[in-house]
Amino acid sequence: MPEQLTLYGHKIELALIEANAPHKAYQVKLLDKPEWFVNKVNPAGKVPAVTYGGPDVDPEDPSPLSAKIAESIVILEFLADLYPDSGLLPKDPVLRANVRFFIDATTKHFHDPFYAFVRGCEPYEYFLKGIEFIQGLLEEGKDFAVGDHYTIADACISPYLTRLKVIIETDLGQYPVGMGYKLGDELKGHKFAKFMKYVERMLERPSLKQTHDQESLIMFFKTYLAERVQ
Ligand SMILES: N[C@@H](CCC(=O)N[C@@H](CS)C(=O)NCC(=O)O)C(=O)O
Repeated sequence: MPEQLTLYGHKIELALIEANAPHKAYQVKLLDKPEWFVNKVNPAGKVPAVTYGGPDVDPEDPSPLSAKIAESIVILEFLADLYPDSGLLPKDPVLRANVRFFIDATTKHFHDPFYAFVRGCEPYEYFLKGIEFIQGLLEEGKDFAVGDHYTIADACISPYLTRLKVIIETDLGQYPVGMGYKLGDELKGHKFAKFMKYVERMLERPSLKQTHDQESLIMFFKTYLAERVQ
């Protein structure tokens, strides 16, 4: 029986919800990071992080008796280990490898090129190449990143899909004016239909809707990622 689990930050909370895992979620104010978070939860000061086990305490007073786990991908794997029957990781070794490959590809071909584009360092075509790579991993006629079930591969990429939606709908970012919309137009073409259908399905998941607040994300972009650099 899994023990108390507290998630700091909510980026990967959708994996907990998909696994029906009892948990507390605590939102850390990153601009005014509490000292106790750095001292008692994650010395790197980053979210997400979890405490697991030990007494069921106030999230603002974490117990020295709980395990502290950081790094989103490590936490996703930990959740899959805690809930082996949730389907978060398939049982089949080949599918497990495919999930891990998709997660690795999400970092290299989606996350990194996305921020390179949003920060004005690379043109949108560079990010599109990354999306093409991810699309190549999606199987025709399947609903999920890997196999027939929601896995940590879907949970890993989904928060970035919400960010993609923001830039193609609002053009917010440090790239030249209009390039967010242009990226959106390209993605609406036939070439990216498989990827965009996947995006649509992921954004419609109740777990995502429950944990995602589009308005706050837009506010975040306006505050930190919208000032054009050129
Ligand atoms: N590689 C880490 C990155 C974590 C990360 O950079 N988190 C950001 C928020 S998404 C953060 O905590 N930033 C606050 C800071 O660096 O002070 C992971 O995947 O968990």
